[in-house]
Amino acid sequence: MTQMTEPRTETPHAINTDPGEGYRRNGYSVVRGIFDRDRVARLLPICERVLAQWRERPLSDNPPVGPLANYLRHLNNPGYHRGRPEDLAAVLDATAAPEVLDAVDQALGEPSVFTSTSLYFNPIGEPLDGFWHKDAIGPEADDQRDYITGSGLQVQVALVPSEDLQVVPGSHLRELTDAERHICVDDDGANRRSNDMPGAVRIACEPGDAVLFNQIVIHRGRYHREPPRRTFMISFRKRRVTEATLARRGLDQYSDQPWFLAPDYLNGTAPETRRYFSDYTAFYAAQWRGRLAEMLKYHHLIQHLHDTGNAYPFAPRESADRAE
Ligand SMILES: O=C(O)CCC(=O)C(=O)O
Repeated sequence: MTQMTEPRTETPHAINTDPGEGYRRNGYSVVRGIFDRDRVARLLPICERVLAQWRERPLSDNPPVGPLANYLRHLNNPGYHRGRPEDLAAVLDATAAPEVLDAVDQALGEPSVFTSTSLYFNPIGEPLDGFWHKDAIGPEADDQRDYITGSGLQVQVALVPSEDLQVVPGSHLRELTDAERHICVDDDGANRRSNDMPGAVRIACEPGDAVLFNQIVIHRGRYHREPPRRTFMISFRKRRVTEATLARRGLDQYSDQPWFLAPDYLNGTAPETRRYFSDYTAFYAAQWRGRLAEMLKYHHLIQHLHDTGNAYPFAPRESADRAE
């Protein structure tokens, strides 16, 4: 059933523009104009083009492609920018813009690692209000150093005016209240799209404005067909947490970005972007190379089988036959 949001005026609007203390107190913060007009004007058509390609030929079905889809991941996948290296460079420059990295440093208060880029957009199917949640976090987040700032954060930059994100300020600092539990958890999540979340605020952004929010503040998006939503999201995790996650679980859907190994991947980017992503590449290179080495082994075997006309390697071998 379609559930539309409340009239906008009923939800108070949030204005917390302090990515330091304010972020720690509220679990989110707004940085006005983190991207200037030129950057927004450059990114918007790139995002439109990638979205159009993704609708036709997505490079992944995670998140699932379909009428309810409202975001896509890895805008910086070079497969979305074939023949347009300058577009890829623009996406990478925006992702590692000094203004973004400064705000993230202020908010988290310790070194972080880039996690991923995403694009949020309107679904073409049934319009829905999003569900209230805290992001799933692994056992590594059970660390006092993450109780206030979380283990990572999202930076959502509006490319068109947006009021699609809602948060419950301060909800990162405590357990769920009964009312929040009723909405977020109870009845198998049947109430998750409720428009009665106590204390919720809606965040109004003009193009270029950013919202930083941590993954333990209660939040949700809005997935209506109108007004248009085009929000560029960059995710970061604390370096300490990222190291622990990598050691425990290896690569995951966020960190599996082997395209950074391509020698020309950072071509055309600003020197500071190149520096930032060279460090990022060094962080994950061993894991990506390990995976690539495995794939090359099998690739070479397949090539050999093909070249020698022995295309089927599963037939019993003579020696095995004799052993039986
Ligand atoms: O902005 C949205 O639509 C929701 C974002 C969200 O839930 C998240 O990043 O965890």
